[in-house]
Amino acid sequence: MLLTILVVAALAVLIAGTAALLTTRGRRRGVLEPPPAARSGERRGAVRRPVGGTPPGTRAPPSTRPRPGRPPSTPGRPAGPSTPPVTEPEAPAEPGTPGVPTQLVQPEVAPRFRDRLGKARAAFGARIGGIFSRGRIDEQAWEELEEALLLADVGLATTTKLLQALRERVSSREISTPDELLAALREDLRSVLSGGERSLAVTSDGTTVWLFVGVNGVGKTTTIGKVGLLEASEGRRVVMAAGDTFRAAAAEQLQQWADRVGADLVRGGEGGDPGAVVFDAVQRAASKGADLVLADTAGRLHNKVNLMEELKKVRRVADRPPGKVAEVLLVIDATTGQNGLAQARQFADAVGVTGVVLTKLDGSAKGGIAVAIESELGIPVKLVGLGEAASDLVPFDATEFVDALVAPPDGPSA
Ligand SMILES: Nc1nc2c(ncn2[C@@H]2O[C@H](COP(=O)(O)OP(=O)(O)OP(=O)(O)O)[C@@H](O)[C@H]2O)c(=O)[nH]1
Ligand SMILES: [Mg+2]
Repeated sequence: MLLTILVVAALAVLIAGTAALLTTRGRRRGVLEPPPAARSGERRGAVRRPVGGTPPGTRAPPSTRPRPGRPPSTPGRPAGPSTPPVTEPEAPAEPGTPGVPTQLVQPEVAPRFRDRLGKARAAFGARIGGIFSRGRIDEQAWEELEEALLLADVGLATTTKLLQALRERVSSREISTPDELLAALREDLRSVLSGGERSLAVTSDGTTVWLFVGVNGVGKTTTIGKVGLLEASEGRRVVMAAGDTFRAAAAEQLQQWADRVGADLVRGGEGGDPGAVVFDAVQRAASKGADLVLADTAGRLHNKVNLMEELKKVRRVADRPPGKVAEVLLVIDATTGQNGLAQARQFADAVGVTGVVLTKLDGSAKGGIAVAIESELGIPVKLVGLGEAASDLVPFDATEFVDALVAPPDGPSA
C-alpha cells in the first residue's frame, strides 16, 4: 500500500514538473523568441524592397540594418540561386529608449496610407454620413461637409474655397449625387496638393546640410534617424549633428540612431552652442568626404533664449562654406491641429522652411493639415510619418493621401 502511494506521488511530481517546464518555455518563446513562422517572415523581410523613381532622400527604407563602411549593393545584379543568403547576425535590440525602435530588420512592404489613415478616414466618413443616408445634396449637406473638412484640419480658408467651387458645380448641375460630390472633392484636393516639389535637395558644391526644426516632441530626432537610415541604405555617408543641446538625453537618443545607421555623430556639451555643434559636424563631414549632415535642433530652450533667434544663428553657421543648407525641414505633429499651421508660419518666417515632415499621421483623426500647409503657406509636405518603425517614414503621395482620407462612411477608400 505504502509502496503504491509512493509510486503515485512520484508520478504526480514528475508530471507537474514537466508541465511547468513546457509552460515556461512557451512563455519565453512568446516574449523573446518568435515562433519559427515569424522568424522566417523576418528573413523574407530582409529582401531589399525596390521603390522606383523616388527622389534622393525619399527612397525605399533599407531592407536590413545598413552596414557601416560597406559599399552599397550593385543595383540590378541578379540574385541567382548561387547568391548566398544574408546571414549577418542580427544585433541585439536596445530596449526601452523612447523614439528608438528596437526593430532592426525592416518589413518588406511599406505602409500604405489607406491602412494607416484609418482613424482620420473614419472620422471624416462619420461626419458626412448624413449626406449619403439622405442621398441628396441639400443645405445640410454643405454644413456637414464644411464641418468634416474643418475638423479634419483642412483650415477655414481652404475649406471655403473648396466648397465654393463645389457649390458652383452643383448649381450648374455638373454634380448631382453625393458620390459625385465626394469624387469632385477628392479631385479638387489632389489639385490643391499637386504643385509641391517633394524631392529633397542636395548641393553639388559643398557639404549638404539638412536642418530639422520644430517644436518639442513632434518627432525631429526620430525623423533624423529614419532619414539617416534611408540615406545610408542608398550608400550615402551621413554625419549627424546633435544640435539639441538643451537636453543631454537628446544627444543620447541621436547617438543610438547614429550607431544604427553607421553615421558619425558630433555632439557638444549640455547647454552648449548648437551652432558650434553643427559647424563641427560640417567640418567633420567635409574632412571625411561624407555626403550629408543631418542636424537636429532643440524644440524649446531656456526661457531667456529665443528659439527662433537661435535657429537663425544655427542656419547661418551651417551655411558657411563648405556647408550648404539645402533643406530646412519643419517637423509637424499631425495630431497638433491648426496650431501646426501657426508653427509653420513662425518657422518659415525665421529660418525659411523648404519642406514639411508630417509625423504621427497614423494616430491622428485629422491629417487635413497637410492641405492647409500646402495651400495656405505654399510649403510642400515632403515626408510623412505613418508609424513609429523606421520604415514608416515615407514620401508624401498626394493621391494616396486624398484617397485614404476622403471616403464615404464605411466605404472603400477610393
Ligand atoms: N505613431 C508615431 N509616432 C511617432 C512618429 N514620429 C515620431 N514618433 C514618436 O514621437 C515621439 C517623439 O519623437 P522625438 O523624435 O523624440 O521628438 P523630438 O521632436 O525630437 O522631441 P524633442 O527632442 O523633445 O524636441 C517618439 O516616441 C517617436 O517614436 C510617427 O510618425 N508616428
Ligand atoms: Mg529631439
